[in-house]
Amino acid sequence: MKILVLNGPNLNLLGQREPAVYGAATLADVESLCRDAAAKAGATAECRQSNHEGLLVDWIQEAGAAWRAGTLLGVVLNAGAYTHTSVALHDAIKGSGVPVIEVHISNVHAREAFRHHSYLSPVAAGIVVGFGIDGYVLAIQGLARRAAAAGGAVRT
Ligand code: CA2
Repeated sequence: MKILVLNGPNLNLLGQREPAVYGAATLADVESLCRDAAAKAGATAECRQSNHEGLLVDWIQEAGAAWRAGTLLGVVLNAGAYTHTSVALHDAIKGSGVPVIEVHISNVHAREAFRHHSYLSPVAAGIVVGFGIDGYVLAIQGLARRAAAAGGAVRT
């Protein structure tokens, strides 16, 4: 079974700037970590990144179809700044039905007020915030455990 790991705007710059906030790991490091975590959980991770909101919407819709077909466990999503602005991503997650675990590397609640609100949290199956890049691993483990507890893919 597959897990889709989606990273949003500017996360392609991980490791290149703001190491005090986001750490020194690059996006390639994060994706490698995700592939290892998925393999340990008996799944495979497919990792994608885009700076474009519409493409992220397309991928969530695609994930919904794969989830309904029983080939996808769910999505791990760090939507970056779109978290705080995107009704389109909210609607895509809600409409697709696919379980989405929202991940943030930093503790957004300890930062600027504009990062405290998420349009995605109300439609997320779970949220992992402030654990650095380990948050991606926790999200993958959570998705795998959720599916195992239900005896396969979870379609709630
Ligand atoms: O903490 C997170 O994971 C965030 O989703 C990261 C987003 C931010 O807008 C969210 O509020 C919280 C920003 C990602 C930008 O990443 C950069 C990495 C290096 C250099 C510049 C930006």
